[in-house]
Amino acid sequence: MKGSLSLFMFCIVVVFGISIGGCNGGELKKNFYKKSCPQAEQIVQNITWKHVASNPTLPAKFLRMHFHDCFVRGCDASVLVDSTANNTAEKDAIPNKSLAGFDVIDEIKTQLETTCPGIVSCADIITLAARDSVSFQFNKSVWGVQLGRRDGNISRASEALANIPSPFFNFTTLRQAFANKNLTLHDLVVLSGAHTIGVGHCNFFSNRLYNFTGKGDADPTLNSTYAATLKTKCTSLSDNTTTVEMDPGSSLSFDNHYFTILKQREGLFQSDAALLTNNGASNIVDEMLTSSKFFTEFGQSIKSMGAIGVLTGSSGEIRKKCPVIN
Ligand code: HEM
Ligand SMILES: *[C@@H]1O[C@H](CO)[C@@H](O)[C@H](O)[C@H]1NC(C)=O
Ligand SMILES: *[C@@H]1O[C@H](CO)[C@@H](O)[C@H](O)[C@H]1NC(C)=O
Ligand SMILES: *[C@@H]1O[C@H](CO)[C@@H](O)[C@H](O)[C@H]1NC(C)=O
Ligand SMILES: *[C@@H]1O[C@H](CO)[C@@H](O)[C@H](O)[C@H]1NC(C)=O
Ligand SMILES: *[C@@H]1O[C@H](CO)[C@@H](O)[C@H](O)[C@H]1NC(C)=O
Ligand SMILES: *[C@@H]1O[C@H](CO)[C@@H](O)[C@H](O)[C@H]1NC(C)=O
Ligand SMILES: *[C@@H]1O[C@H](CO)[C@@H](O)[C@H](O)[C@H]1NC(C)=O
Ligand SMILES: *[C@@H]1O[C@H](CO)[C@@H](O)[C@H](O)[C@H]1NC(C)=O
Ligand SMILES: *[C@@H]1O[C@H](CO)[C@@H](O)[C@H](O)[C@H]1NC(C)=O
Ligand SMILES: CC(=O)N[C@H]1CO[C@H](CO)[C@@H](O)[C@@H]1O
Repeated sequence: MKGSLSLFMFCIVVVFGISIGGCNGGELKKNFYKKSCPQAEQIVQNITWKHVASNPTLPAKFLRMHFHDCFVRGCDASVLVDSTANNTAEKDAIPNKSLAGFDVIDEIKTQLETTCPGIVSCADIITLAARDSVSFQFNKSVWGVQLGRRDGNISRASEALANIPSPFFNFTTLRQAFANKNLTLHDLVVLSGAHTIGVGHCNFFSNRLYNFTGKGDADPTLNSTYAATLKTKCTSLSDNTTTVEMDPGSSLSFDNHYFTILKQREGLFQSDAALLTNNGASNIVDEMLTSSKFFTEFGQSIKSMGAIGVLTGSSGEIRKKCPVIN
């Protein structure tokens, strides 16, 4: 009530003062919870770090969860919603295969609801958990996050299928999928660097090993030495249970090594390899071989990703439980 009133007053001031932009009630900013829940960011970091300490695969889970959330209906925690009798949610769409970390999000939310009920959105929790889990290895935050997202009330499996780029995409379709979210070619290349951590299931790339053009052939753009190694792990086209590291030997370390192996034609998916098929993209890949540049640019691009279609001000809601619409 008090919040809505001050929002209303703010709008009056904006409308009758300098008319800057529309008045849908605010935008993302740093330290958004400084007054309303000063411990919020520390609570998220503590719980996230506690779990990453015993499960080093979690950073990959949260980074991918953030990506999937933001690409479908904006970063609104729609990815966390459980399906119901009359709605198949994003979680149960095929591109969500192997998303994980939901239990940790729930633990964070429970703690935040105890400390400051109804204040911190599930969408901001995902954003922070992605940053904090990746940051654990550095013992400090590796990129800044803006907060103030609110939670959406719709989650549809069909929208995940339509918005999450496929590992079989070529450069044109990848670029389009990012452009649809107002992300640039630069963002596409830089954010693909997230594949420096984590794993992929064989069935997302085994066509490149066994039947690339339907003639029982391999993808000529895949490093043949590496293809031979992959064949020992993914032994058939139908294997959909085995996973392999996307950045072998360095898949728990967030660094720019993805770009090094990409240049050796060891990108795992066609969508990774596609980044070498365009001159502009390929030049950005070369820039990312400089570690400091990668960290700076990744921080910028993930900030843009984290701003896709966000609900702010009085739009949306602060969910009480992340898997359930209020
Ligand atoms: C450019 C388009 C992208 C495509 C086509 C793509 C596709 C995929 C696929 C197919 C997997 C393997 C999932 C599995 O087998 O379980 C994967 C894993 C992953 N993706 Fe992407 N992705 C893209 C961009 C991104 C972005 C922008 C991020 C984050 C900023 C990201 C983060 C991750 C992470 C961290 C994993 C590893 C997950 C794990 O270890 O469980 N991806 N991606
Ligand atoms: C976070 O963890 C640190 C170190 O364990 C502890 O001192 C601090 O009180 C915790 N803060 C919150 C808000 O949980
Ligand atoms: C969906 O089902 C729930 C009960 O599971 C019900 O409360 C809700 O009104 C239904 N929504 C629609 C749009 O049918
Ligand atoms: C992590 O950083 C904190 C403070 O920023 C410091 O007190 C602590 O010793 C560091 N831990 C390690 C293992 O470096
Ligand atoms: C990329 O994929 C789309 C959709 O499958 C296809 O229409 C297009 O021709 C492909 N582009 C190139 C350059 O292969
Ligand atoms: C992209 O930008 C346009 C123009 O500013 C805006 O209308 C649209 O909502 C944005 N799309 C997303 C997904 O943020
Ligand atoms: C390879 O692809 C072709 C064309 O799609 C298909 O006819 C053939 O059965 C495939 N081979 C295997 C081993 O799946
Ligand atoms: C994996 O493949 C088997 C057999 O083709 C199929 O029954 C199963 O549903 C698939 N699992 C996933 C997660 O796609
Ligand atoms: C294939 O990978 C090996 C080592 O992993 C590397 O020495 C070689 O240059 C790569 N080939 C190509 C064409 O990039
Ligand atoms: C979802 O929220 C919008 C406004 O943000 C509201 O108009 C709509 O009724 C809500 N739908 C449900 C099912 O709660
Ligand atoms: C974590 C999660 O909810 N994964 C779901 C993804 O979608 C498949 C169906 O395609 C479900 O079986 C998984 O439970």
